[in-house]
Parts: sequence; structure tokens; C-alpha cells
Amino acid sequence: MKKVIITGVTGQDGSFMADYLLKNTEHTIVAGIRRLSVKNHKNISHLMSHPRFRLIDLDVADQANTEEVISKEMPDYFINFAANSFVGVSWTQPVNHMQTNAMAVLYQLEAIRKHCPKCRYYNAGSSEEFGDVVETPQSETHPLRPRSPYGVSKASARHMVKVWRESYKLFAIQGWLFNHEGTRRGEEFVTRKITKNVARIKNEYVNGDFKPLELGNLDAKRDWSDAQDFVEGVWLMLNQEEPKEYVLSSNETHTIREFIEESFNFAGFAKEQCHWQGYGLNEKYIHEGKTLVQINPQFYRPAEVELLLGDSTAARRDLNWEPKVDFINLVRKMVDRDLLEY
Ligand code: GDR
Repeated sequence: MKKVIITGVTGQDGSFMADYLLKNTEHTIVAGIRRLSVKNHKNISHLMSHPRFRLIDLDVADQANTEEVISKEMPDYFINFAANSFVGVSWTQPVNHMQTNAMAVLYQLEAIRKHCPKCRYYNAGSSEEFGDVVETPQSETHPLRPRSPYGVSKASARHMVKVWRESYKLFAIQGWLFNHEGTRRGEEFVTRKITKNVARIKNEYVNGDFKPLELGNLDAKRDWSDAQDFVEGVWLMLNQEEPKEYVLSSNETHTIREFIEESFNFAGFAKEQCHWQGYGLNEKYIHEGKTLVQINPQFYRPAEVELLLGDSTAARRDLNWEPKVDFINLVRKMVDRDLLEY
């Protein structure tokens, strides 16, 4: 029986990872939680009484705390999912992003190097590191060209992980995860924002009085997968013989516009009965004369990653990994849950 520390366990990926490991391994999960006066334990409430799950205080931005936890717990695996993960806000809080997404990784690598160099380490990397892409699709060989402070923080963490791996022979890796979504996705990310608002509009529509969903750039293209498929990929990556990094992706790309159309379609606003009208800031998605979606320039970003399309051939070949949920079933799953919960 081994010990796995997971950070960011109250978030989407951390909580799905805890679920996955409790179901598929005998390992003990030590969940590092930042102390908050108002608890955000919704995603892990079902795990609280599990005999192999326990919480500890861990603030990844605090070096002393990080070293103390690692030296005391001596984990076999350390999976760092704690991050400031919202790209849009990284322009207004760049320092915070560097501290949480980059410096924290340095604290963890140093503590592991000093106290438990056999520990297998994973840091959450991102397709945002590819930024303004020069090749499509993007595989492990694509250069790092970040377009946001968030992307910079993840790219710098990647360089540290590589240097610590090569200098100290640590099993330390950082996969490139393309967008991954699901029913535990935070409501500020575009997919969940859409599915939550589709459920709201569906319910309010009958009275004829509802506020349209407001979004930014509808033409950005993303490679979306199910977060539950990705935690399995991360675990496979962590359990290879040699520490190698892989892209995880669906290998399909879709616009925000397509996500909107499919989401409303599942909620009963058939694509054939809806249409797009107007251009740029005046563009609207209309159903029977009523505006379902409109543009709010506040949701545009100062610099945009226009196109992401992953190539996860290597992970599929070497790790025998494959995503089980495709784009359309991901949309359906998220809309169904939000309709049910509204
Ligand atoms: P992203 O995810 O930046 O790709 O990073 P997000 O869902 O925030 O944006 C995707 C695209 O949608 C466009 N967009 C909007 N986005 C948001 N959030 N809100 C809007 O109203 C809106 N309108 C249009 C964005 O401009 C963008 O092009 C996610 C995060 O999970 C990262 O942490 C992770 O590393 C990467 O995916 C892989």
C-alpha cells in the first residue's frame, strides 16, 4: 500500500484523481487542502469518511509548509493539481499565477529532492504552453509559445521539472493536458458557463423573460475531453518505467460556437430552429425571435490562443491510453447534469 499526496483535491481534476485511485488502487490518499474560512469541499464530500482518504493542511504557495508536509509524509507519489487555472484572470493577477503555478513547483521539487527522491512527481501542464501555435496538430515536440501570464507560469514550471528530473534523476514529469471538462468543472470556464446557462435559460424561457448568456470570442477552437479520462492518463504516465511526458487530447477541435449549438440542441432548442445573426460584437444566437446568446466584450482576452488541436498519438501508443468520451457525449453529459440540478 503506497501513499499519494494530491494537491488541488477540491477542484475538478484533484477530486476525480482521488476517486480514480480509491477505486482502482489500494493506495492511501493524502489530500493537501488550503485552509479557507468558507470550505469548498463539495467535490470531495463523498470521500470524507473513506478509510484511505485523509485531509492535511497544505498551502502550495508556502515553502516552509510544503517542505514540512513532504518531509513528514514521505509520499510515494505527489500529484500537483493545485493551480490558478483560469487563464482569463491571469492578466490581472500575474504575480499570483507565478507564485502558485511556478514557484510552488520549485518548492515541491526541492523538498522531494531533499527528503524523498524516490517519490514520483506529476505537475499539471497545459496546452496553453503552446500558445500561438506554429504547427497543427500540437504534439510533444511543439515549441512553448505562451500567450498569457497563465501560459508563462506553466511553461516555466515545465522547464523546472525538466531540469530537476535531469539534474537529480527524479521521476518528475509534466504532461501537456488539452482542455478537459465535466460535471465538476468550475463555472467560470466556457463549457460549464454555457451548460449552466443553458439549464437556466431552458427553465426561464417558458415565462418569456430571461437574460441571454453573455460570452466573448466564439471563434476560438479548443480540443475538449472528459476530465475523468485524463486522470487515468496521468496515472499511466506516472507509472511508466522511465519518466516521459505526453500530450493528452481528443485529437479533435471545435469552436465555442459549436459547443453552444450542441448544448442548446440537447436542451430542446433544436439547431435547425436557431440561427446566428449579426457580426462581431453584435452577433447573437436566436431562437424564435428571442436572443439566447450575445457578446459581451468584457469576456474577450487581451491575447487569445485561437486554435488548439492535440496529437496524443504517443500516449495512445506507449501508455495504451485512449479517451472514452467524445465531444458530443461530453456536451450531453454536462447539459444533462445541469438540467437535472437546476
Ligand atoms: P482555456 O479555458 O482558457 O482554454 O483554459 P476557458 O474555458 O476559460 O476558455 C476557452 C475559450 O473560450 C473563450 N471564451 C470564453 N472563456 C471564458 N472562460 N468565458 C467566456 O465568457 C468566454 N467566451 C469565449 C476563451 O477566450 C477561450 O478561447 C483551460 C483551463 O482549464 C486551463 O487551466 C487549462 O490549462 C487549459 O484549459 C488546457
